[in-house]
Amino acid sequence: MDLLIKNGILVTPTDCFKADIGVDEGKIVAISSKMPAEADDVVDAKGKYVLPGGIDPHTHMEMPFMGATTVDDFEYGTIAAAFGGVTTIIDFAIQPKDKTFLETIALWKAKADPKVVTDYALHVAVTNLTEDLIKEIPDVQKAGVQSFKLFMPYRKEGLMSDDGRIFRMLEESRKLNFLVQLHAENNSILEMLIERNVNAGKLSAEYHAKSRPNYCEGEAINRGLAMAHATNGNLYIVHMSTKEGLMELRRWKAMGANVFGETCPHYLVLNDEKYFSSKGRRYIMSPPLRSKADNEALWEGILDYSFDTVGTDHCTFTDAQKDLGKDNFTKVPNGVPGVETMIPLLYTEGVKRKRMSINRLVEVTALNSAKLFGLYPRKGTLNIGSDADIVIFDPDFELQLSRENLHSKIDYSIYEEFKVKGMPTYTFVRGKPVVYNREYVGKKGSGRYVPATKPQF
Ligand code: DUC
Ligand code: ZN
Ligand code: ZN
Repeated sequence: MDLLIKNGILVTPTDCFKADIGVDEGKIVAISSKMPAEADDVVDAKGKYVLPGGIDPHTHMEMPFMGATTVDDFEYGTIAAAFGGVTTIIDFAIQPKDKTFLETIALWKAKADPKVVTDYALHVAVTNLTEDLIKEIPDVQKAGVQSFKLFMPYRKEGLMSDDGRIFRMLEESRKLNFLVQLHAENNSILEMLIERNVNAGKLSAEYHAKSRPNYCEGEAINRGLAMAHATNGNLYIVHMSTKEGLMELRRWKAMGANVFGETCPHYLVLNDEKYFSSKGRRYIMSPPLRSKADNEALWEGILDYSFDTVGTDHCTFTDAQKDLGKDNFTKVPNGVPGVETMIPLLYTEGVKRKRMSINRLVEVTALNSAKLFGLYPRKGTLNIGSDADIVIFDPDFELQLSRENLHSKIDYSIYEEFKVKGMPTYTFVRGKPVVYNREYVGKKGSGRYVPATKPQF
């Protein structure tokens, strides 16, 4: 046997139990309370949790956006992921307007393959939907992509899809059994509010949030979910930030729509007071940070099973890049880091504060993303025959989430005042250590593309 992890507490979505876990040729081959076997490497996990490797269903590595390119490439981004207990990222391959979906996937794989240190899968972010491209979707599914993101906002950035195109993709998702993902904000209203604020000389970071009020998200989420219901389509709302949006998700789920929701750690633990600091630009992402009441509502949405997943929207811009909008919030590249801090923050702020169980943590950070995005049972679970993507999580390890303790290329931390208790200390991808006792031991390019198969809705 290649690897034996002994004496740990295995965590599944339903149980925590003491067991040893054996790995051979990249797969989990044994789970037992009395493991007889020897192994090339034996790691003692006494007093530690053993978690299924996290899946971050929402990252943007090396993405050109708003005049800048995210500073975490696939190497640095996946090193950060591994330190945070994430063994698979699902990145968005953004369609250049003149490219097909298959060409877009090839572009993204060419960037990722030589660099990734964890495994990765892809979504296509659609920027130019045509009937010809819809005909290409079965081939895209064969190439291992089962999810397509459409944007309601970002008209000026060239990403927006109108309601007709969204409706059309939802119709097709039903027929071909793929998942439509939606960035839901009402473009028309937010453009009007941005223009009003800019004309009044209101250009500081707080006006980013004021130009995208809760209503903009709640209305757009409702519209998207209503279209999913009308078409019997499969819809996943990304990065949900408001209690209004969450209410709509609950309502449409109760009506029988095949719809799913994702929230992000920053919407759970940060609030819009951040925009009033001199570093407000660092917190500009879309949708924006909301109120403390929204934070609490979203935690409730994890606890009561309204949300299906947590993803990070990891999208890193340095201070210098953020300074493109030093004098004007509309010019600040939108995005924040998150892939390294997701699991520790959910543990410290969620599990330890009784907002969720550790079982729910592995469900929203591993199992559900694996199922929805067609990676299950290869990924997302500790089971015989699954990839040995395994995290040893030390519940007593304390870490200040300051810049110097994190591994992203970004030159600041948005969580510097947060001290977590509970960190991954070992991360194995297909049985190979990438982080070993908090040391990086991975190899550039050792990660693999994981083609998604049938999603399980
Ligand atoms: N939101 C962000 O903040 N960044 C990237 C894209 C997005 O939708
Ligand atoms: Zn988005
Ligand atoms: Zn995103």
